[in-house]
Amino acid sequence: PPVIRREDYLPPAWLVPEVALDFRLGLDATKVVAKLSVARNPAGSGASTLRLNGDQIAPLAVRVDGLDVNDWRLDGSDLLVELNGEAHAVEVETALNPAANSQLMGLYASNGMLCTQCEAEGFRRITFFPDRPDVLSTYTVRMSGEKAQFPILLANGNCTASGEGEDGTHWAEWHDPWPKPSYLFALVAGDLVANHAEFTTMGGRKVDLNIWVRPGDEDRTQHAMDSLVNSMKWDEEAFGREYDLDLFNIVAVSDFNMGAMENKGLNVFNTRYVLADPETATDGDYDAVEGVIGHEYFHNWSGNRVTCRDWFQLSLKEGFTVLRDQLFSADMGSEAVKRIEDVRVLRIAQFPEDSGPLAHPIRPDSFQEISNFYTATIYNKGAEVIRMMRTMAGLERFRQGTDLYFERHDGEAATCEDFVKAIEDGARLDLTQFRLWYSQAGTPQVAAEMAHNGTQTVLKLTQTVPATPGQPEKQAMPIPLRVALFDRDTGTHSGEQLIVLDKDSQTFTFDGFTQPPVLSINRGFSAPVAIEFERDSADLVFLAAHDDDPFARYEAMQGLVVQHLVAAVSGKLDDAARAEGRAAIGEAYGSVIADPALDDLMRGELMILPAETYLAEQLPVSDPGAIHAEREALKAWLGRELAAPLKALHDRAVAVAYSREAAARGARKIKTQALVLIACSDPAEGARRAFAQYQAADNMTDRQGALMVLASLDAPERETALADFHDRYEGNALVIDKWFSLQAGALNPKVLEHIAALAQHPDFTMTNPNRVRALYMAAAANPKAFHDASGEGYRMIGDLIRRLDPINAQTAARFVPSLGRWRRIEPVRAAMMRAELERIAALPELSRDVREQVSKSLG
Ligand code: HT7
Ligand code: ZN
Repeated sequence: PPVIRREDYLPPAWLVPEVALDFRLGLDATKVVAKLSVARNPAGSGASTLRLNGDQIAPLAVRVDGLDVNDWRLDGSDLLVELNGEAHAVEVETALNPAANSQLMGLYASNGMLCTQCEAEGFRRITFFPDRPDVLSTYTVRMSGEKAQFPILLANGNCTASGEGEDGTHWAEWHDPWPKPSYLFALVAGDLVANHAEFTTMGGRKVDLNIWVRPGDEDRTQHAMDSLVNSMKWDEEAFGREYDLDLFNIVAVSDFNMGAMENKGLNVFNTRYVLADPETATDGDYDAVEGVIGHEYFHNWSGNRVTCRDWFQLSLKEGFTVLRDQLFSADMGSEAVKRIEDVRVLRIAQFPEDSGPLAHPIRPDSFQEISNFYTATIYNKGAEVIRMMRTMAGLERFRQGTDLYFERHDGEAATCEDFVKAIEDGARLDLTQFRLWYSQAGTPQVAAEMAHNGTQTVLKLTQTVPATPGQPEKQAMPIPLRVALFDRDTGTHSGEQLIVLDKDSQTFTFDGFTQPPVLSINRGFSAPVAIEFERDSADLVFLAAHDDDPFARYEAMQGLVVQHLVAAVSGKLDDAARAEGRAAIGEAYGSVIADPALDDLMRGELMILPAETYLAEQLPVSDPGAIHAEREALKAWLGRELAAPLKALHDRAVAVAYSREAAARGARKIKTQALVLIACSDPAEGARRAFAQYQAADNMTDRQGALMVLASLDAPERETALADFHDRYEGNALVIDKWFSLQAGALNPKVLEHIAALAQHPDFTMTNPNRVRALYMAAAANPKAFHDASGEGYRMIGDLIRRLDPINAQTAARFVPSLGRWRRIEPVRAAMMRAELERIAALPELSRDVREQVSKSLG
């Protein structure tokens, strides 16, 4: 497949100021007439050929200025029309079969309704169009269809007219006054009901808000609605951004490739990020709904009003919007807990990407298939990069920078460079060297050394940015690090400082310590880097107990466990050293469990052990079996060593009644964490408690937590609870997804057998991405299943990719990176992983999505 390069960007030869679309809707036959008013772009090449992108469609008729033309040509899937004048009306007719569209891009059918997904390049599956984000048009949409089948007809903007047709049909006309790129177009038609509310903006505009769902689901939409109202208010206060239409619609669909889509005035959501009630949604699900509702709403400015010039600039909207949704969620709940969660996601999902064969900068230089670039690097590292600018500028000046960005580029298709320049000018920062964060891939490693002499402490920092594919040499980047030095007697520090490491190696001197202080570095995770600092367990125990930065406290706990487990799997621990390491961890854990000053949400964070993928990241080549065994052994040891306090913790949490308040959520979080450790050390006691928790549960958090523990055990309660769960929630797709995930993610000795059986279950289907992810993403993330020494886990994922590719290539391609990590895995497993990739590569028919990921993973 051709490689598309950022440096080859050319402005479009033709612009499309206005579009009128007419849809005659049918589930398996939809006709589209698109009228494009096109005009030569003064900044374009002057070419007389109009190139209209298409994908899997054919032109049924082409008219120019009202006359049929026959001299159009196809170039691959694109339609080329010769135009002589400065402006023309170009009309194209196409016919679609939405029911047959299993790729879920373009116009497709889901559960009897019709909906669209156009980002990144789905619009070209509906009609021929310059399907690129720098062509902005004003859209008018007319649609008609059977009223009984499609009682609700929605598109972007406002409904301007509607009426009844003949033979039971009806129609509606929509107009969106804001020019937008084709990727933000949306249409929905179906049998839907709305939860309705109103919001008055800071400028006094009254906005109608609707959350549309299938009849019967409306009682589960209030949390989404509350989150939407909170998002609208928050964006006014935090970023001065006001909503700009009289209507904001959200529609929930059950077949969706990603989480949600920010189409102008008509967001389309995966049901997963809309529906929530205590009976069916966990606390984590509630948080995810709030975060995604916020994220899509915030795109109205960071993405829609200011959009991207080309897809290489994707992080311009996604990185910035992730930062905005992170700050929103932090303000709605606990800032400390949110920061810890976000860093955990970064380390589990982005760090491995940055150190593997698919590593790319947050502004990539090339791609074959843009869908493969909706990555943790573009989204999460992109957010971290902007967060660093915010840290360096300070909050007030950062806001001046973002105000300037929105003012300067409103209505434009902008670049990452435009964003950096606006922050540079608005916040008065020199970001010359900082721009390297946009062009260099790889997670910087920062080695720290401390020396103490008299009253002086010298901190030496050395940075290395690892080589990544296509980037063998790297330059030093500015790394802002929040640091504090603690007096070990008083347990306090005299103030935090922001230091910026911007050379390969630098020293920083601190005065006034009569004894060597304890260093707290990268507080709040001020930079997305890995710190290498050999230190005593005692210092980490000290920070875990004393650091006033909650993230640093969490980091110290993580460091304690990481240092111990990495030494253990590297064969560096004799019995005495192992006992000593465990004792330090046990002491820190005991303090966390007992600390009355901690709230339970934070206590829960401090109790989470580092993930196996994060542990593997610490080693050039790792043995997943050894990592899993050591980590499980530590869990069992902690469960034994702290049996009494863990049982007391579980008992205390069980006694807290359900509510959505932070204290009750915290109690639910530690309840299941205590249960996990109890079950590791004493399976019978774990099964007894888990089953009791399951039976007493009046909410999904407790029920799912208990079932997760039971699913990993070989106890009679396991089958009873799993059967009960399925019966209780039969027909509720999102909860049945949990049933699949829990079993596929279980640390059960028979997990591979269970997964194979689940793949044959009548509720399993390859055509629903949520169901596929529920079973197979959980399996790929489960080291016990995926890294089974037999290689069966690799085969299972390889087979899945091959079978899923023709059905849904985007979803299939998302499974490739798990196999692509083979170079960092011990040789026997690595050979089996590689063999699976080769088996996929050998297929003659492969999507561009999977082909790109597989060839890069092998290359
Ligand atoms: N901007 C949206 C991206 C998206 C998407 C991309 C490829 C294929 C399907 C998709 N659905 C949504 C989502 C977001 O980041 O807000
Ligand atoms: Zn987004």
